[in-house]
Amino acid sequence: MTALVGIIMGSTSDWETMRFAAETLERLGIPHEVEVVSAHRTPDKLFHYAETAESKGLEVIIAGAGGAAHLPGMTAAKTAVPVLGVPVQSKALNGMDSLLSIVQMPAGIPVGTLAIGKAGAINAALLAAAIISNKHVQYKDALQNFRSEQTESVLAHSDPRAE
Ligand code: RP5
Repeated sequence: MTALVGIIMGSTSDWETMRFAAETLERLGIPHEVEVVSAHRTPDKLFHYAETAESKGLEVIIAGAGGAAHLPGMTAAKTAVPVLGVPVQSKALNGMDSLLSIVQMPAGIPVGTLAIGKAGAINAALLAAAIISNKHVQYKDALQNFRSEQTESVLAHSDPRAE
């Protein structure tokens, strides 16, 4: 099945975080692809990826990077496909560097920036699902089920001492 969502990341070391985006899309049954694309180490690959994203069917790109996190912004600069940025929690600065690098885009080239780390990766996938379900309505049920299961799980574990 053709991937609707592309998950890219600056390094294999980002997979520890970005796998949560992939797992969430998997759970929702949304076809996706995963690839390491570095803005600094493989800039030509980044340009090619962004320039061909739309024609190969991608409708959302989730880009995760840490430190001087230029991947989401540069990807957004080269494609009209919506880009969601996930700041990876860096060792040196705990992801504040990643967050600020991704969120402070100049007017005209937007990147939808999520939270640092795991929460951001999961929410990027959920936001991607919400975006694509405007066109692919079959994914609306999957999103609704995700929320219902989440609510049931919280209600079923309301005593924190029980775990
Ligand atoms: C960024 O540099 C990557 O996104 C990664 O978060 C960070 C460190 O990369 P590695 O040195 O672990 O490959 O480009």
